[in-house]
Amino acid sequence: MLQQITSMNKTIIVSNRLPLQVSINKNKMGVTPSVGGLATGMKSVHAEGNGIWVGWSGIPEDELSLELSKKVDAKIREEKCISVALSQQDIEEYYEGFSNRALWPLFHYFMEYTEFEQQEWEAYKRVNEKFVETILKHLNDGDTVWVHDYQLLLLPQLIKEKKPETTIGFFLHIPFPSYEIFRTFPWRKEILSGMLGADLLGFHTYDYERHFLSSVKRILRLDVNFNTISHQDRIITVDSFPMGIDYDKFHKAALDHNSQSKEKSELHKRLEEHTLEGKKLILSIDRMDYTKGIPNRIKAFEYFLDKFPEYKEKVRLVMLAVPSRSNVPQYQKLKRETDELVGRINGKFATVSWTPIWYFYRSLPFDDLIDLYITSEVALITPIRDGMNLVAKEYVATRTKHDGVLILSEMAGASQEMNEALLINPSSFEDFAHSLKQALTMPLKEQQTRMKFLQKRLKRYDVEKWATEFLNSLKQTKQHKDTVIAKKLTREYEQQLVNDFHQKKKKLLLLDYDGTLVGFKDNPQDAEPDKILFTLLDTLQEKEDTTLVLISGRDKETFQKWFGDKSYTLVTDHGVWLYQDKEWIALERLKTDWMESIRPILETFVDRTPATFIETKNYSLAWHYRTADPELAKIRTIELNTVLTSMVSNNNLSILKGNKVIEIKSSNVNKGRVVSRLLTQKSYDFVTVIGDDWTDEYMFEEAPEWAYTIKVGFAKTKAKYQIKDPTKVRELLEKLT
Ligand code: GDG
Repeated sequence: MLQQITSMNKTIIVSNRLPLQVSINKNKMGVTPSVGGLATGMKSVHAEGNGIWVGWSGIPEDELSLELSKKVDAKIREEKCISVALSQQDIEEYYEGFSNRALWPLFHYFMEYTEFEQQEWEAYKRVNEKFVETILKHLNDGDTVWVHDYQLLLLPQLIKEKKPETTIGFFLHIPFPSYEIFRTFPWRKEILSGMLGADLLGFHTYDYERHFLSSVKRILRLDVNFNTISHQDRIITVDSFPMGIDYDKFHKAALDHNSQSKEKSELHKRLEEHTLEGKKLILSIDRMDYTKGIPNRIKAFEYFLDKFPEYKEKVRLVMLAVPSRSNVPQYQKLKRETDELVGRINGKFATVSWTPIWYFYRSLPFDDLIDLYITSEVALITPIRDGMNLVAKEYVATRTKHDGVLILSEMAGASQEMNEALLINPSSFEDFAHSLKQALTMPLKEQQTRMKFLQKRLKRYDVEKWATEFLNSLKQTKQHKDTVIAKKLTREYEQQLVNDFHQKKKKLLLLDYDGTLVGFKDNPQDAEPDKILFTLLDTLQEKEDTTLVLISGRDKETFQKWFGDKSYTLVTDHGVWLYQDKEWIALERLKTDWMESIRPILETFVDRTPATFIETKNYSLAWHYRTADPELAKIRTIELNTVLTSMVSNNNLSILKGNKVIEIKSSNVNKGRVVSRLLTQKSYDFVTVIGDDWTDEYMFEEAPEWAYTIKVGFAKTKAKYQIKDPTKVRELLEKLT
């Protein structure tokens, strides 16, 4: 039984639907595997070792008695599949609702179709939770989980929270929209955070990847470095993997259908007759979906026949539209519109012996699909938006004589790798008409040259290769992860620190404030200490033989206001002021006349970079860009650095690049100098330094070799160990009290 299998290292595939169809007829139950692209692509991954597939069976749980439901589950398990029980209400709200009325239209740029319903969002969360519950029952240490598509965007994080060591991959099969579209989404933060639970995020194209990264930068304000994201204690990789098809399967089927020995189907004979009459077939196949541009294609075909009337009675558009999501109102509307258009245009052009459009609204068996592919001289695949589009690739794979022309919309992900097709903008009827004419008149030699190129690529990068490449990358991110967080604070080190603290008699705790004891706020003045922090610091301060020092780049006034009535030692302005025994002492005498010449420069940067501002401290000027557009800020920081570099050297100033801030201050002062001063003032047998910023590196450098040094965050550091965030710092300090 699968449940009992505990051996290591299996891959769990997760998608909304399981790759099978369950049919229940009276008392008979049947399970047939599905043949979709995803199912074939993952076949080998699924078959390997103890691999399992988790998803919905297609039957709502309330339609089955408990007994029958158990039987269905058992039957499904024989196929190495585990079903997630979903109710009718779940399907309506999570699948038809949130997935198909909010995410699907928005991600395909159909904003006018997008409905944001709170109740459906709740259902989406609820169902993602149901998935994680089922997965956890089968997940062992060392397993890999590969989550698919837009119905499960929250799942990676849900798994990561419960099982942080699991390696998780996520692949999105539909486009990821540009930031300008995505930002309208009410739950945009939750969606992004959900996805970021994965260690590797895959998209069909670089454009989708780039849009995703842009939203991560702007909405979550995370640091993105090329295609990696630093998030908490993890490095997440984002990459594009254009999905392929099972090339050999389609190619072989076509060879088989073309061979003389095979008996021709009715459909095949009808299509062939047509060709024999010297008419050419133009094929289109899609799910009946508004993203596929079906009405637009019919209208463009009308435009073509009007523009080039010589093609009347010479061509026929064979249009297969497969019923899809017919419970969603927009799909019903689309169906009506398509029916009407086909009727109107056939009525307009038909003659006794010719109807221009053959329209099928149904799904066909695989063999019929192959017949359509091999008998059509032109494939007209013109979606308005499409993540990839596998039909275009399948058409190419079946052209065993290398003839035929593919007309493909630029808006399909597939167009990025199918340059030898005739690429068109589906909104331009002119483009449509001319490309169709070009296709119908293209010399055979040219058809063959183009087709061979297309076939070569599709054969090489087929769906199995796609799945393997994704999983290999996922494996690499895991190895990468292990090296990046090599300095992650270990339990042993922490234990040693705590023990030492309790035993030693002359203890010094040097703690940075922002980013170490409290998280960052958009406005620095909002990062006030909270009650819990005060209690924690007070308790530490009251410990015998302990000197507690808060050491910060903040100005003395702010620290006076926040901590003036406390007896902690304070160091402000990066080390200019020292507060000891309730008295402020100036450690350095610094000039500030340079500010007059530097401030106007910063002001011009503020004017040209919205959402940035200057903070004037006693001895330094800081330009903050935390909430600015990250791309613009990146350009401006480079500019500012160039401008300032020439000015600072003469004034004995230095430029500090902090966390989303550039600070200009005297070179004579830094946190390290204060640390050495404190260490000479008094002797200590226990020193712990904790800080998050670049400026805290000076402290790590000056601390004695035997000191405990801890960096908050996982950027490069001289500290011995690293810790995730202020919450973790507080947990550590709690242990000292
Ligand atoms: C989503 C994304 C992305 C179609 N009619 C019949 C039939 N089909 C098969 C085709 C093809 C598949 O269905 C359709 O795949 P597409 O890729 O074209 O489109 P979506 O269903 O919208 O898929 C899309 C894809 O995910 C993969 O990531 O490419 O962009 O929207 O394989 O052959 N199969 C049979 N009878 C039919 O009547 N047997």
